[in-house]
Amino acid sequence: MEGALTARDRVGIQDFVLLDETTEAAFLSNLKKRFSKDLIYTYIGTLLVSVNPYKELDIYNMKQMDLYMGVNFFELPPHIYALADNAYHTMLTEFNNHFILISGESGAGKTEASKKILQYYAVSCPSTTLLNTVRDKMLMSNPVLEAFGNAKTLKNYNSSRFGKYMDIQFDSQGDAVGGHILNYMLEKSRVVHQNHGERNFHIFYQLVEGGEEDLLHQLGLERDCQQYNYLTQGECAIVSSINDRNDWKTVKNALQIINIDEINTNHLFGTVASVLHLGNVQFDSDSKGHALLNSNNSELRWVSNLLGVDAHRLQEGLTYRKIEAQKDQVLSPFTIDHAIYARDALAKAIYGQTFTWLVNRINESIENKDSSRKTVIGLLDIYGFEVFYVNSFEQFCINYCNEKLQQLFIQLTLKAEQEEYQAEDIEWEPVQFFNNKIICDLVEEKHRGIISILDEECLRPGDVTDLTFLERLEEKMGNHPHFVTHKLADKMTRKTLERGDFRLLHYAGEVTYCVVGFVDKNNDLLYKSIKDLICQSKNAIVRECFSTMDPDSRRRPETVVTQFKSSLLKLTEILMAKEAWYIRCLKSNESKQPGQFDEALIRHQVKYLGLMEHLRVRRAGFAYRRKYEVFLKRYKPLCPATWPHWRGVPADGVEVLVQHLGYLPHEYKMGRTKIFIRHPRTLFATEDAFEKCKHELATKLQAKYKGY
Ligand code: AD9
Ligand code: MG
Repeated sequence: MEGALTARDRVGIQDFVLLDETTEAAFLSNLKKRFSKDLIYTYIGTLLVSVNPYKELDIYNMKQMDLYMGVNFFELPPHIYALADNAYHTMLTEFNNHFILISGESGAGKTEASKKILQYYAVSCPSTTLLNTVRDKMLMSNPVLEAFGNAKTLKNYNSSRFGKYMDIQFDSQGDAVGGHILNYMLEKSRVVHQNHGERNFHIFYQLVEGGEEDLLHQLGLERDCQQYNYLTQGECAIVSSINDRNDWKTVKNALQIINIDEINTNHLFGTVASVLHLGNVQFDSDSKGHALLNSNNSELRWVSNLLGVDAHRLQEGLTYRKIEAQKDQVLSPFTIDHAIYARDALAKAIYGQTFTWLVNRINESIENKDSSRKTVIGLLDIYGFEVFYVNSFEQFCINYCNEKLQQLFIQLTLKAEQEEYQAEDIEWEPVQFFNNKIICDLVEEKHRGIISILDEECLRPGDVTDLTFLERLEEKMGNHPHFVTHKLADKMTRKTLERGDFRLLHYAGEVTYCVVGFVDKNNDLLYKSIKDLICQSKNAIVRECFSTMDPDSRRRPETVVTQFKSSLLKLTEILMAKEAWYIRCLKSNESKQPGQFDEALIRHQVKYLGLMEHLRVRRAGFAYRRKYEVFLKRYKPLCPATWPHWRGVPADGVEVLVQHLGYLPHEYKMGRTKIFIRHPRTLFATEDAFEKCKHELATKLQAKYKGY
């Protein structure tokens, strides 16, 4: 009886706002129906829900881009291009700044979504040859940053291990003319350690697998990932679904396009190779337990060669600590553990600084130097919430970042929306929602939050260990409803905790963190003698990176987590000053299988992302609101009583205008300062009438001035 089925039965509903009932079951059933037809996008008003299909769909091409260009949001089936286009046109008509917040857990499809949006802007906006080169550079920044900043994890074979916020700048004609990238905390620890089943950053494997013979020879590398300690800990250097050789070619080509010249490219791969050699530097211990360089020190020679530093001083820096006693310097030998620590700290520092260098170079190449006023659309693509079997400092930072983004979403949608109705005296039945501010405070509150306690421990003189940090935490947080200690876990007969663990009840679920490494990773110290040495490197990139680190400073640098917290605060400020669009990405299954819809997994995400609450607020609320002045200024040509001038107060003018346009009473509400329109289609009809009227006015004017 296919013929009797309506489109609604066959492909579900395109906008959840139009669902008959707002239950979770109805929501999931609609999502599932659409997913089974490869319809991965659905709206909640102007918010886009996207379910990862884990297969290539033929919906991202020029034809589709053309189709969505300049078309009203709800006229075509939901698509990421529709959201991108709508943000773009709103920016052009209102001449203000926007951002697109892409969120969802690790592997949900955020990075893919952000690439589709960038492609849409790069390809579909008007262009000149000159602009095309800027756009190529913006597009090509992706493979480079992914090579250096993404890696295979158990959750995602191309997992972002850094946060990225990219402003795309447009001139008043709507041309994409430049961009700027801000990067957030790279997971540097991956350089020296990977969990089982995970890899180091892609670039290492790409270089070893794809690098040209000559290049490998110059860098002293063999074409065999198994030779490098930093590449083999996860025991999965080679992955069948990742083509490192092809990716190498893409990255090399991309580096050229973003204007990294041959000399710098050589230095860049020199630093990458130096890290691989460093990982192979081994130590023995002498009879007193002091670290000695292993007899095979060719690896150390390669490091010194590639970094352009003195081999003897490097060896000294890795095995001794210089202590300054009055005017003398005393060399204090390291144990093997210390030497390994110093070696790994150097590898992490070199890689981390090189990554920042790369972002700076990309920014130089996509920067628009013309000073005319521009508007921007910001794209935020950050590492998603993640829970592994063992979770460490990095997961703590990543999950904290996701709490902050959830808080921003709540602030801007659920909370602000309902507060606005109140402020505007619009009748409103409040919708309850879980506010994760309590968890953000638990982590970041001044003097009392986990970050403050960790920093206090890191800065405290004396015998500081990860366990003393945990003790402090338990003392101060013991009773917090979102914090569980191993003692409490036992009492609550929940999953028990090891002695060195604590558990946080995040908005997206429970995560057990193992404190091992928290103090060291937060301090992120590099021994001074090594820092001094590296500052004199003959490798221009390394020298440039480290000389800005101010080696002589006696001031203690900010801890890693405090820097991260400040950068997130700044990011929130940047975003709050812009108009927001949201994409909520859902992971369809844990095993990355095409077409598999794991209902329990999706229900969990729908819950914690607050999608049901968002739907309820949207459904009961108004899709569009504008200040009376703005609304009147734009649409006044549509009514003889308001055109060309309305002499009374703007609110009265708007009332006259909408009466003239035939708005029905349930379609809009007049607030204190704004008009609220319930459904976008009402506005679209007005917008269409406006376009027609503009055209007629222009034709009349042309006729009038013909012959002048
Ligand atoms: V993480 O927080 O960086 O670990 P993301 O960024 O959310 O994560 P990503 O975009 O990298 O996830 O997507 C993971 C994988 O899912 C991709 O490598 C693709 O294989 C797959 N994917 C995601 N979105 C799409 C899509 N729209 N079409 C096809 C997709 N495949
Ligand atoms: Mg990603």
